[in-house]
Amino acid sequence: MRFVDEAVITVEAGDGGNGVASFRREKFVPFGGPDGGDGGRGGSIYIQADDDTSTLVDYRYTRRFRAERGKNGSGANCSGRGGEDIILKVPVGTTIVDTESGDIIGDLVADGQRVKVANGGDGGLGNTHFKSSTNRSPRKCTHGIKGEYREVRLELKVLADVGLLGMPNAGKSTFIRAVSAAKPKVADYPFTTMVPNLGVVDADRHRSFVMADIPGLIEGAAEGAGLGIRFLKHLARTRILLHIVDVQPIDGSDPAYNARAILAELEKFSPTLAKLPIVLVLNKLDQLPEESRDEWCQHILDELQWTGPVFKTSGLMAEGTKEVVYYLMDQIEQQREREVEDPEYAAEIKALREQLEAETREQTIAAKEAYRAMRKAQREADLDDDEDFDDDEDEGGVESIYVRD
Ligand SMILES: Nc1nc2c(ncn2[C@@H]2O[C@H](COP(=O)(O)OP(=O)(O)OP(=O)(O)O)[C@@H](O)[C@H]2O)c(=O)[nH]1
Ligand SMILES: [Mg+2]
Repeated sequence: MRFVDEAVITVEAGDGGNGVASFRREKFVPFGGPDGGDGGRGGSIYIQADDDTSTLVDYRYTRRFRAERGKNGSGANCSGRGGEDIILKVPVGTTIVDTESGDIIGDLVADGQRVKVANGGDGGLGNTHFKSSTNRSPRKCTHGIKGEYREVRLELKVLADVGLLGMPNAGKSTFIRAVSAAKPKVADYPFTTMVPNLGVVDADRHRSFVMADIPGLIEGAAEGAGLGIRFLKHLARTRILLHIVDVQPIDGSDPAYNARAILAELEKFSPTLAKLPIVLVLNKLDQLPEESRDEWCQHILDELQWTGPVFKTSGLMAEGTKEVVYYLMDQIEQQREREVEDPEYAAEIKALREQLEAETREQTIAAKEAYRAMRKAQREADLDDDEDFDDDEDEGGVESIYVRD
């Protein structure tokens, strides 16, 4: 299944059916009076969050949705049937934006939540409505109202409490496999993970949180290196970032240098995102001889001048991972509780989230435009003689294909 986190669609609600002018005709009843029914209402279009949907890929194939028109009214006071509504299912975490105004129409954060994106037109009135003491046989009736039409952008950001951050190959996917039932692919080459994966982490029986594994980040990502920064937006809705650092990278690179590069990319992408609490995880400890572990870890921390929380783990052996899980769970619970008890804090968090949304949206659009410009320049260089080259629909970078197991 392809993972797609953005799509633009048009939604057109059904027009209302027309009202009609009709008169009662019955044997032995002269001047039967008006009996024209109203038109039916046009179908509306709703977008609804659905737990069983995990990608917006369907909206890359079908982009236009038109709801049914209401039927016209008819004689004998019969109203026309209303048009069927359309309900479009999207993953939880989808934001719906009006492309013309840029307004957010809805933000679907829970299964079953829905918003109406195009309102069906009201049916027209039949001539019965126009009967009065001075006009007992009105010929007037009205047309149905046109259904609403809009172009909307669907933007999916996964919903998770904790987001994994780190270089390719640092062991992010291995970590999420160790602490949850999620089974993203693990391999000894960079960019194994091409799409976000979510895992539910159980701290104990009734305490759990969601962790998101996203593709690795490298130096220069903000300028498009590797898979770029387009996946960083998936960290925008998390509470805590878990920065996984390989203590002994296979390419011989320096762990502290790598960690700094990641933090710098994060800051470039969104200063607000970089302000989220970050927990450092020094991973692949099993790669180091036992007697030199502490010293080497301390060296990395000194280099980084790290003063925040830090854990030492081996994701592969599931060593030290439980401690990380408990720590995260406590932090998350404290935040959740404080949000409920302290309105000031809740307001602060809300403002922070809004800022994050705005920054990540802006950045993602900018990154997409830069990517487009780069492709255009490449094409012009390659295809000087082919002016008609079609500027095909761009997906803003990698085309991600994945198979769920
Ligand atoms: N020795 C050791 N190897 C590990 C550990 N964690 C992960 N690995 C190995 O490191 C390689 C990369 O692991 P992944 O979990 O795929 O790394 P990732 O960070 O998800 O990488 P990308 O998806 O490419 O960004 C694999 O060969 C893993 O088996 C660890 O704690 N110890
Ligand atoms: Mg991975």
